[in-house]
Formats: sequence, structure tokens, C-alpha cells
Amino acid sequence: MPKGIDEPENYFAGWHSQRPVLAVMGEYSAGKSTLLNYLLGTNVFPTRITATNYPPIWLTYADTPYGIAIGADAPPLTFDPIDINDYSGSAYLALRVALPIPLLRDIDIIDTPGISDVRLTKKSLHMFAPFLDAVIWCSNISQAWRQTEVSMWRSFPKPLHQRSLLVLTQCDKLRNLPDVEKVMKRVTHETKTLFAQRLAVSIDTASKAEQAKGAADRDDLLKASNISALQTALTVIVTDAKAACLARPDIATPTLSPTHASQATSHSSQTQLKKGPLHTPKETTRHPTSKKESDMAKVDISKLAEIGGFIGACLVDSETGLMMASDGGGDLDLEAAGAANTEVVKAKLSAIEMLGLDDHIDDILITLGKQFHLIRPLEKTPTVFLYVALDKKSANLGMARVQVKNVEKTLAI
Ligand SMILES: Nc1nc2c(ncn2[C@@H]2O[C@H](COP(=O)(O)OP(=O)(O)OP(=O)(O)O)[C@@H](O)[C@H]2O)c(=O)[nH]1
Ligand SMILES: [Mg+2]
Repeated sequence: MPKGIDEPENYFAGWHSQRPVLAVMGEYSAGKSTLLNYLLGTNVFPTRITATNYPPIWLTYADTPYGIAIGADAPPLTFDPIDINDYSGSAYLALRVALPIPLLRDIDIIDTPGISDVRLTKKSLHMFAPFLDAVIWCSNISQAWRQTEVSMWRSFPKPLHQRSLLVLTQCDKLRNLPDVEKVMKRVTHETKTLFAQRLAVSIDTASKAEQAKGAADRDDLLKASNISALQTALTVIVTDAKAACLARPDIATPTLSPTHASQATSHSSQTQLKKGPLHTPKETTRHPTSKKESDMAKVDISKLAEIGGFIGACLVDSETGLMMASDGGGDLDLEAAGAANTEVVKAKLSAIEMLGLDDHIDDILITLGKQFHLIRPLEKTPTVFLYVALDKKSANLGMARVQVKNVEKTLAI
């Protein structure tokens, strides 16, 4: 391993410019990247219904776009930001992306993975702490301010707490304003000393306001979104942080630490910011980023169909939510079911890690009225799991568990 690659702080120190640095943190799928894209006015950051699989992305201003990927065990790589899709996965510790977006003239922004990401340790977020002027902590209002969030945020320095905002996201998902206010009241009580300010927003509503036909509709939607309160709070944070930042050396050009500058390799030389969104994941064909994903077509899980009461089964990568193989299904949308259950597996893996249990998951059983759902992470690759749906009336659960285990043993990824 080249010297210094295991110390990404060395790079971050070089990236720390006179601009305030704002990080967005929170649980996965809280809406962190959606919020940032809205503020930036373009789809820079990847967003998805299931957890995205990117390392922290440090966004900064440059007239000519460029990207730098800090590898976990390889020299840093420069890339064209348009190819950001290719830099997900655990091979990278952090990405630096520079773009000519007006807001970035005033502020650097770091988008981070969800705190329950199994690959993300406290240390990997703490690496950024010395460089942060403020944090927007995003917490989904439907499950706001969970114990995992409390524990992670409390582990950051107290002065940072005083400069940061708690944003309850996706407030359009609650039925009405009194429900929003009820959550806000509880969370305000629980976070008194932990944030400078708290507010509830809906980026979905703010985006709808942009498409509204009449001015009255637009105004109503904007008001309901509470986006202007967020923009005001951000302006205050940026203004307060600016004076302190001027004392820092300004770094306007891409910098690699001297040790690595000569080793950096480039995927593309001169880059231009293309018009339109940089990344629209829903329409984008995802390139396999790892051997694991490119192997998926070869995985055979057809033996699972021999289990009594079999309805359908799939093999899912919980890091990406992607289905690697499937069989049966009938009325059950296996792809959606598999993706939704990535959250179950990730939550359980992270609970085991948080509790310091030196153990693994054999299987997870979900009992519905009419079906059993069995989840079995692969022993050698626990982030990949088998998901099997069985008819409760005709399945023999004991036998089914053994059969799923036997099939799991035959899978090698
Ligand atoms: N209804 C509603 N959905 C939202 C809102 N904001 C984000 N979402 C949706 O929530 C999902 C997750 O959003 P992301 O922005 O990818 O969440 P994230 O916190 O960046 O997720 P990770 O990067 O995976 O940790 C996406 O399907 C978004 O469309 C909102 O205000 N309202
Ligand atoms: Mg995100």
C-alpha cells in the first residue's frame, strides 16, 4: 500500500480552503442527497429509494470540473464527475468533486453515506470532523431522531453541535401539520443542547412548487415545504463561518498530497460540465462496479424452488439493493421485496456491530398472516442475502430453513 493512502485526513487537510465546509449527515435514505441536490439546483449527488453505495463526496467549486477518488488500497485517481456512477462501492474512502455551481463559490459541501451503512465506522465520519464548520443532520420525520443518530451525533465535538442544524426530512409523509408539530416538539426536547436550530422540511413539496402552474399554488407549496426557513438558517451558518475560514489558506486548484501527486492516474483529461443533471440514477444504466456484481448472472438459486410452499426467492446485495438472481415470485414483486429487505439486513448487521456482539446472522424469519419470509445472509459475504417467500399453509419451516441453508452453502460470490 503506498504510504499515506490509509490517511485520508492528509488529503482533506489539502482540500480545506477558505470556504466554509458543510456536511450533511444522517441515517440512510433520510433524504440527504435529495436535499443537497435541491439546494445546488442540479442532480449532483446520487439519490435512491434504497441506500446508495457511495463514500463521502466532498464537493467544491472549480471553473473546470474534476473528480478525485481516494482509494482504500490504491493511489488516488482523477475522474470526470460525469462518471461518478463508477466510483461507488467500498473501493473508495472519499471522493472530491469540483464543479462550477454558483452556491459552491461560497461553501464546500460534503454528502455522506447513511450512518447505519455497515461499511461506515464512527472513525470514517470522524475523519471529517476537524474540517467541518457545520452539519445539517437529516432525520426522516417518520422515525425521527433514533438512538443510532443520538449516539453518532453525540460523538462529534460539542462546538460543532452549536453550529449545526437538525432537519426533519420528508415531512410531506406525515398526515398534517399537527403531526409535524408533535414530532418537532418531542425532538426539540430531546436535542436541546445538540443543535443550534431544528426545522422540518419537504424537498418533495418544494420540488412540486417549482412545477406548479399558478403562482398561488406555488406559494402554498413553498410555504408547506418550509424550504425558505432552511435557506435562511443556512445563510446564517455560512455568514457566521466565513470570518473563521478566512484565516485558512485558500486552495483553488485540485490538490493531491505531494507524496501522491505523481502517482495519480487519470481516467479522463480535460472535463466539461455537461448540461442537465450529472446523475439521474432512475434512468441511468448502472455499470457493475465490482466483481461481485458482475458475477451475479452466474448465480443459480433454482434449487430453492424445491422447498415446500415455495412462492419466490431472490439473492440481493444489501450494499446496492440490486437483485443478483431470482426464481418464481408470482404476484410478489421480488425485486421490490428484496430491495426493501436490504434495510432489515443492514439494520440487524449494524445492531450486532453496535452491541459489540462477536456474532453473525444465521437467518431472519418474518411471519406474515399468510406467508413466511426467510432471509439468510451468505456466510462468506454477509452483505449479500437470500430472500425466500413461502406459503404458510404448505411450508414446513424447520425443513425450509435447512434447505435454504443448504442452497446458501452452494453459492460462491
Ligand atoms: N416523499 C418524500 N420523499 C423524499 C423526500 N426527500 C427525499 N425523498 C426520497 O427518499 C429517498 C432517499 O433519498 P436520498 O436523497 O437518496 O437519501 P440519502 O439520505 O441521501 O440516502 P443514502 O445516501 O443512501 O444514505 C429517495 O427515494 C427520495 O426520492 C421528501 O422530501 N419527500
Ligand atoms: Mg445519499
